[in-house]
Amino acid sequence: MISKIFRTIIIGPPGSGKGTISTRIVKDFGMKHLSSGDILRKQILDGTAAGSTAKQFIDKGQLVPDNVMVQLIINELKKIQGNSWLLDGFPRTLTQAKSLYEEEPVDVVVNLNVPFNVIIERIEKRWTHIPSGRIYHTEFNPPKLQGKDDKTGDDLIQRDDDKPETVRKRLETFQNLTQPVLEFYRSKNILAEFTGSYSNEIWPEVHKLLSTYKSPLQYTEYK
Ligand code: G5P
Ligand code: MG
Repeated sequence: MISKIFRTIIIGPPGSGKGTISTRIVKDFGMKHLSSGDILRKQILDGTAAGSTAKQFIDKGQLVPDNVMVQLIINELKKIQGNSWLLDGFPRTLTQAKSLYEEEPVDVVVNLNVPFNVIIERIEKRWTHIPSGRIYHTEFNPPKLQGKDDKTGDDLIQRDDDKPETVRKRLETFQNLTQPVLEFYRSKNILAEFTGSYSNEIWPEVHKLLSTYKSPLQYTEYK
């Protein structure tokens, strides 16, 4: 059957610009954006049971257990069935990647390869609007009004897991657990790699790649 749905994944270490590049992809190519971190933070904000379990792991820079994560994301994907999607921050382990592959085909995986030293500096200056997932940076992408979300005027916050020692732990976790995910997609020939220190340099390359797919963006044949 011909599916008019395009399924994209964006992978990269913490602070590599997944959220930043995702916002631009959504704007230009119109897919549904699902960020695993945003979904978890929303659960925490809403005080759900899943949120309180997740918080214990997130605050330590550890991954939330695979079974919790897979269930959460598969449920979210069901809600947007029939739409093209962009998954940001999931999968992060080989188990998650294999579970997703059993449920849904994937068209392309965008890997952001950004040096770790650049990342530490970026995260220190990040401010977030948790309910929407909108992200700012005091220099790279400042809000119109200092400390306030552009759309709602709500206060921006610094994420609890953005403390330097937690960021280092998150980078280590990425190195150990997410590298095999890249290997998995490389072996399927759907991994596209982008190396650089600046999102403004990486973005045109990502745009070029996604533009090579026939318009409308979605066009995968699968059984
Ligand atoms: P998250 O929320 O997925 P991470 O750690 O993967 O968190 P993060 O921190 O959200 O990734 P990002 O989205 O890759 O980073 O980066 P970003 O927010 O766009 O950019 C970072 C900052 O740099 C921003 O302020 C941005 O404005 C700025 N910036 C961007 N580009 C540039 C540039 O070129 N120059 C400059 N100067 N600045 C720039 O996951 C959080 C936690 O949730 C759990 C885990 O515990 C995880 O640690 N979790 C999962 N657990 C298990 N399985 C999963 N699948 C999970 N997903 C999440
Ligand atoms: Mg993010």
